[in-house]
Amino acid sequence: MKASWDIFCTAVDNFGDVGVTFRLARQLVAEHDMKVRLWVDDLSAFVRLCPGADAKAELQWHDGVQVCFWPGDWQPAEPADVVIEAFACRLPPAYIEAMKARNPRPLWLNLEYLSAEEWVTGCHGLPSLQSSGIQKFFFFPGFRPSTGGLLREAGLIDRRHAFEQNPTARQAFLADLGIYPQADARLISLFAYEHAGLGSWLDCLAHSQAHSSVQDAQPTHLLVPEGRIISDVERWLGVDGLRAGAVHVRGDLTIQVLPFVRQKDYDLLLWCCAFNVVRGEDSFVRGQWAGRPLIWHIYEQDDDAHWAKLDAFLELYLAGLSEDAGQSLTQVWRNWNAGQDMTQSWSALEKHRDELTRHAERWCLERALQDDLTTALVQFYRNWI
Ligand code: TRH
Repeated sequence: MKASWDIFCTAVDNFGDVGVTFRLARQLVAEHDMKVRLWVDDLSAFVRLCPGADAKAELQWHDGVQVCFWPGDWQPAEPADVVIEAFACRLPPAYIEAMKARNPRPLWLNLEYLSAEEWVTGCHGLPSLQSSGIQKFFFFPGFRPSTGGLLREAGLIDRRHAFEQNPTARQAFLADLGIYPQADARLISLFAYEHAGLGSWLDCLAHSQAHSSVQDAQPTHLLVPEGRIISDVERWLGVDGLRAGAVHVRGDLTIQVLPFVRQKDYDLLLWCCAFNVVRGEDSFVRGQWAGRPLIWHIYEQDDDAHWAKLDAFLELYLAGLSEDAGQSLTQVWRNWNAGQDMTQSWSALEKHRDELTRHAERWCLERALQDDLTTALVQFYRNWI
């Protein structure tokens, strides 16, 4: 019989929480033949990721996943074999009572946020006894071998390689979004939070000869999905009301605003680009599977805990890069995340384009050697029963 899974997600803000849980749910169904309910307390973010979804439906099916609205006023539901509370959201007390009463008891997992920090390896998979008398296990995604790994669908990297070798598919995908870049333009995608120093980076791209060697100078076609960074782009362009479809040219830089696309298409967008700016958690991982150099705009935490996460990731990521390239990448990431001027650090980084591109692919292939997060979760469940 198929094991059943309940995944609970509160949509804090942005798209990451629902983005990660929906991706996990789909993969459990498609690759492990599981029966999955995804409980979401606010469907508005979900609708952006999954066009065609209904923001008001109490129950709907997408890609074999039963997507349920998680109401404030909880209605009794029979717990599943495996219960995941994503990112420390709190299960409804009545549901915990039902878990207690269930025979056999469900496996209760807390799926944690992604971090490259070393302490994660010591905490991954640890149980903690709850006041309800049930054990809850902490499951940590991660980059290091003794963590839960990263979400990665089967065959993802092969699909990317096939796409890269198919210029017609690439052109058709771009044309569908109304993107017709100049033949020699470099595509960059920009999915980021607000950034006070963005204008200095756009200046660099608009005046490419001033910031690269003559042979490396190149026009850029910047693709910006609608979202939080748009107001900084508007300020730099000196325009208001930028919407999907808008195209503006300044010097060597063409800026095009894109609609928010479905998750599967976001991958293709990343694969079309030579460089990606990604943010949060899920787009950050997708950017790595794209095998392209990137800037990570990390989600800012009140206590500044994000800097330790950024440094921990860089420590792993820089291994194998020349010192110069590693330093310039670090500087770019630091400046970006501090909202600082990007002029010098970006110019320095431009010198290492080829090396960074080779490195990004190598990093992707190395990470792909580890079991993916969904497989690791299923394995954890099998070992537990
Ligand atoms: O939206 P985010 O900023 O989410 C964040 C992070 O997850 C962070 O860790 C969390 O604490 C905070 O929210 C509350 O960034 P993230 O994680 O990259 O999620 C974006 C999702 O949107 C991801 O699944 C990719 C998807 N996406 C699309 O489907 N289409 C698009 O066009 C774009 C730009 C993104």
